[in-house]
Amino acid sequence: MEEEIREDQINETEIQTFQVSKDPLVLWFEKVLKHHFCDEVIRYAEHIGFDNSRVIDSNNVVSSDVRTGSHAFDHENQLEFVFHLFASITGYPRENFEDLQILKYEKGEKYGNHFDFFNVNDDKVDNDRVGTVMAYLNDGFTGGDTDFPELGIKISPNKGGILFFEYSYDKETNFKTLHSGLPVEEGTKYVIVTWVRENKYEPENDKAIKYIENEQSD
Ligand SMILES: O=C(O)CCC(=O)C(=O)O
Repeated sequence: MEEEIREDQINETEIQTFQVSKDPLVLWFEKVLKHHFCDEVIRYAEHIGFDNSRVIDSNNVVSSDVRTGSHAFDHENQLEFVFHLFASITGYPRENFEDLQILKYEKGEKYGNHFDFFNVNDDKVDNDRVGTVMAYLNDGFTGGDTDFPELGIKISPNKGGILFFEYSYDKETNFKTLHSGLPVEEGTKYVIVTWVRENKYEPENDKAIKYIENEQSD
């Protein structure tokens, strides 16, 4: 896996783009990643290994029934290409993206309703998240739609598709981006996800992310 976008990784001529919602902006890109590349990412993530996913609650990372899947970080930096692709389709610079995570949900696992930004209360965090990008890496499971209950929208994952949504415009956060990964009914769902910050993402100065990393190294 290399940095540049290569023809054997994306279907340049078959991509279809749908604006699923205007405000908040939700874009759905079908048939972007080639299937063999998706398989390669899953194999790579299984090789790294998955940890149980948790949530941030009042500045602590805690296990929760809200989020019951597992995740793997691209610690070996093998997926730089994905950042370039996500930057080109979202229009945000590469430097604004957080580290990539591969999420895995087995039967019954889910990520319940939540917001991806941190400024849910008046407790302002600098350089908050402004958008989410995720690519679905496989088919062959049932359930697991990405659901936006306030918008009446459900995205049915299909292999190689990419979902992008934005929730911050001129520092106003759009609470209609409440969303969930519905429970997987049969099979296993894999997703690659990252979040876009308002400005350059600097993990060493980032309070919320530091908590996650400390937990990982325990
Ligand atoms: O897996 C999904 O469909 C949703 C994931 C999600 O909500 C997130 O990572 O913020």
